Amino acid sequence: MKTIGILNGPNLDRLGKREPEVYGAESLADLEKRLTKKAEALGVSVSFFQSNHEGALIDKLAQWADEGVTGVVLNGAGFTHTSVALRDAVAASGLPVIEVHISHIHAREDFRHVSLTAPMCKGVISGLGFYGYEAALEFLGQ
Ligand code: CA2
Repeated sequence: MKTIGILNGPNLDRLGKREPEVYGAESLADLEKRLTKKAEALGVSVSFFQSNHEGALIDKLAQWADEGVTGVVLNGAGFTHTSVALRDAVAASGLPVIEVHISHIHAREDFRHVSLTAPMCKGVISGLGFYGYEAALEFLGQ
């Protein structure tokens, strides 16, 4: 069975608690519930990881690559715009990674328009809310 990793970066553990106008009212647990359901429908397995620490995200990508996961859905959150190390980890994983953002980063502040990780990813989905994760999961699961 294919296994898809869902990797969420800093502060996404706060989903549903603040800024619902930007990120919606649902929590990270709600997102994971939704993706578990979607994975069942697709006949794939999902593995979830969220961290507020850059190194932990990098370690998880390498671990998943070594374990032979099929692909990764990555919301690097703030690290998207700053982290050469996360970009290098995506490249080093050799995995198909789909970058997802809940909000439409190109319609927000200028500093969010640049993604250091996106060029290492197979594709990017931004601005579609939680649905973006489902679409990425469906793509990787096919
Ligand atoms: O839109 C996205 O998914 C982002 O990756 C979210 C990041 C932001 O830095 C990116 O530019 C776009 C922020 C995640 C923080 O999430 C919060 C959730 C609830 C309350 C406050 C922040």
